[in-house]
Amino acid sequence: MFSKAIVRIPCKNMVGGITSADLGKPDYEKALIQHQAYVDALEHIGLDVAVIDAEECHPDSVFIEDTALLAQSCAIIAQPGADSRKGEVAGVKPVIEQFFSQVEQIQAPGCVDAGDVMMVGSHFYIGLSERTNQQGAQQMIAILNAYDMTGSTVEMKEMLHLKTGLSYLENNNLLITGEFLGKSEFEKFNQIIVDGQEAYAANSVWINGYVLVPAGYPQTSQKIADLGYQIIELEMSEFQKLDGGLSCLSLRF
Ligand code: CIR
Repeated sequence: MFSKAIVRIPCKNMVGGITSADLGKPDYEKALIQHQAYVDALEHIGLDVAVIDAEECHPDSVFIEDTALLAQSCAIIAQPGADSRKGEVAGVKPVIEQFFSQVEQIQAPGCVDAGDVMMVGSHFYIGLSERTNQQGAQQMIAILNAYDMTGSTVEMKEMLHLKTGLSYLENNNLLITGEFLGKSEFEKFNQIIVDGQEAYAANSVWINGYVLVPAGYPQTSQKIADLGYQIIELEMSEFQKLDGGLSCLSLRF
């Protein structure tokens, strides 16, 4: 169960964020409204939400999930793989230190975007994406081991981050799509397969029995609801334009 979250307000310069999507530039005012609705949803679920100010020098800084992994016994500050994002951790670390006494850090040339890390109990799957390298992943596994947790790497070739195509919904339920289908390491899960045309909804977020699902993906939303979860649908259009999904907008702990 989670009791807290940290989010970061979108900055005006988000219009210059990294993207591979062909969906146009984000509308900043609309992004602010969508972001506030996201915060409202977290608070509705009962989380205390710490809000960090916008940071104009980092266009992608709203995607705070990539900057750290928050486990029960420690926080691990990431080492973002994209040059324009490396400086984001400096503004996030002091806030994390207010909540965690044990704060570790991935060191360069190791790289980890924490969007590549999926928690399943005390085990963490780490995607080897274009943002996360073997050295960063091995550093993270060593830190996890030191705190009685485990980690393993997942080869990937297509998606931006591991959690672009996978979301663990607890109770052995795993949303899965695209290149992760058929991978042996995920065979043991009850797989909820997300069809290709709804692939964006494979990044949904379990929080204390609720699941945040992006609005506009009715098949996936229904499949999740059928498992007994309470669904909260959220408009994400402006973040989708920057390849960002629901999980990227918060750190939950
Ligand atoms: C980026 O390319 O880094 C941002 N435009 C999107 C980051 C999305 N984060 C995530 O999937 N965890």
